[in-house]
Amino acid sequence: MLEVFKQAQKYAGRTAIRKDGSGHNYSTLLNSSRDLARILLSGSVDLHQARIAFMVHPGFDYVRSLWAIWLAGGVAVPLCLTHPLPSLQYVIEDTGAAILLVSEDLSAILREYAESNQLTLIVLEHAHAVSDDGLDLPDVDPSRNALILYTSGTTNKPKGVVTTHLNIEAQISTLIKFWEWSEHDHILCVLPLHHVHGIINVVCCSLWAGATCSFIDHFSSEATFRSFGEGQINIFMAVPTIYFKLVAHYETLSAEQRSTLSHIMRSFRLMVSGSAALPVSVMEKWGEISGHVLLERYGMTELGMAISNPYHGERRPGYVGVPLPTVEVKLVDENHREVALGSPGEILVKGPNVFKEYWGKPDATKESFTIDGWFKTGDVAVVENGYYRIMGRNSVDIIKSGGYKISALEIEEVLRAHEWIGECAVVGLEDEEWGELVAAALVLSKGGADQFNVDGMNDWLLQRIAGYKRPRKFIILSELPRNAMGKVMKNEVKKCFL
Ligand code: MLC
Ligand code: AMP
Repeated sequence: MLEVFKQAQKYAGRTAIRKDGSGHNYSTLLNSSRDLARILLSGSVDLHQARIAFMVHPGFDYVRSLWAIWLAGGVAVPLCLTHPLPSLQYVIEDTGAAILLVSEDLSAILREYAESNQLTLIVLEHAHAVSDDGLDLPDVDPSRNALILYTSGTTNKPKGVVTTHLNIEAQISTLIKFWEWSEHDHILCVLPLHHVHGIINVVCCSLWAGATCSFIDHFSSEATFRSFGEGQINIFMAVPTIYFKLVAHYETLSAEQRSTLSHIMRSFRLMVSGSAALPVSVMEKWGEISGHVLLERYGMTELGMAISNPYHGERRPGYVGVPLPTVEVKLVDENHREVALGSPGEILVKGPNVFKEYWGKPDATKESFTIDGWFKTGDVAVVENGYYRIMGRNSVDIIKSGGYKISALEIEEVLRAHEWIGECAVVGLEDEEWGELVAAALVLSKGGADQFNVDGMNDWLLQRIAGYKRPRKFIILSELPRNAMGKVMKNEVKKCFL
């Protein structure tokens, strides 16, 4: 039996999941996951690593879908709940998922597509267990693939990051030890569940530890503070943008509300920030209102977490800490030679946490590792007084906004398909709230010059890309700044927005 389920069995009677005032214990969660696994198997003995895409609200249904896929021997492919059809279609087709598992109210977007492509659409609310039909669930070897998460890179289309059960177990167990998770913990999940931060750090870690995971459907400051106010939560993890928004909301509350909330937050055990650089200003303000020194850590879809400030000991503002136990980290120059201590270098990572491959992309997989097996993150860091400080990325074409990784090239390709646009360059502009804001410099086509308008552009884009990828600023130029080789100079493009 996979380790995750052995863990869950240990805590059978404890509350695993809470949402909207009701709870489910581990035993109910496991039984319900087994029932759903049998539905997925529909008579066969093993899904044999078939990819199952699922588009399910955070909470009990999400976890039982994930667990059912694993119990049945499948590979889980979580879909983003807010992606437009073309983005969902890309993931479904790239993974070759033939079964789609969906929450009823999210099914409309996929129904017609599923029907015309002979995909099986299982609506969770209508899926009734073939009550224990005597069939054993398969014995899944932990070296098998478990999860495919899509991440943007320096290519125009997102890549599917494949992790095995062993990878995931390594990612989880390191954090359990380092951050001292226990069954007495209770975390609130406000993050989307198609990325590693929400899936691994929040959901999988809490359920591995026998803790309780509470959910809200979608982040809002009001709902987050309301949940804190109930006095049960003792762990919180979020991206810097969320802490920024919580601070801003806190400042609108009455003195009495602020005092109650601050008092409650002081009794939390742990508050973590990650997925993007935490501005020191946000860390300080959060410290004032919550009494917590946020624990900042560094991770990546391909790795889970790699570097973390200590649970005990100094959490240094502006630094991500030290490599986690079992994770090897080194900083190298462009020839992959280790740099001298105190010099900046690209972060390379090795360890059981590191992903297996990019789905269906052997060349990209090969290129992302050195010949001696270190994963090249593309992030640049320096070690100062024993702690790592992230300095930036190798590529200007990767943007981090609200904790989401966004490929400038992907957005440019979409923009270029619009008849108003001749040429374009997408960049990330520094922003305290969002980390970076997506901005697009446009050279309009002949016809476009008379017709361009931002509302029309936004409406058109939202049918093609996720809302968080949409450029928030546009600038019209007569030509893009290029170097002597004709290459667009992105740093010059950024200056055009100043
Ligand atoms: C939304 N808005 C943006 C925006 N996203 N504006 C600028 N830039 C962006 N990126 C605007 C919307 O247009 C809207 O404006 C308003 O914000 C509210 O929209 P929303 O969709 O409701 O946004 P909100 O829920 O507030 O989103 C903010 C967020 C979300 C921070 C909750 O971005 C989020 O969940 N981020 C987490 C992503 C994540 O999990 N990353 C981890 C990747 S794993 P208006 O004007 O219409 O009101 C990883 C590895 C690791 O990185 O280390 O963890
Ligand atoms: P993703 O591919 O969405 O998993 O994003 C991973 C990227 O997020 C990393 O490669 C870093 O660029 C960035 N990142 C994660 N945590 C931090 C952090 N604490 N500080 C700065 N950047 C971070």
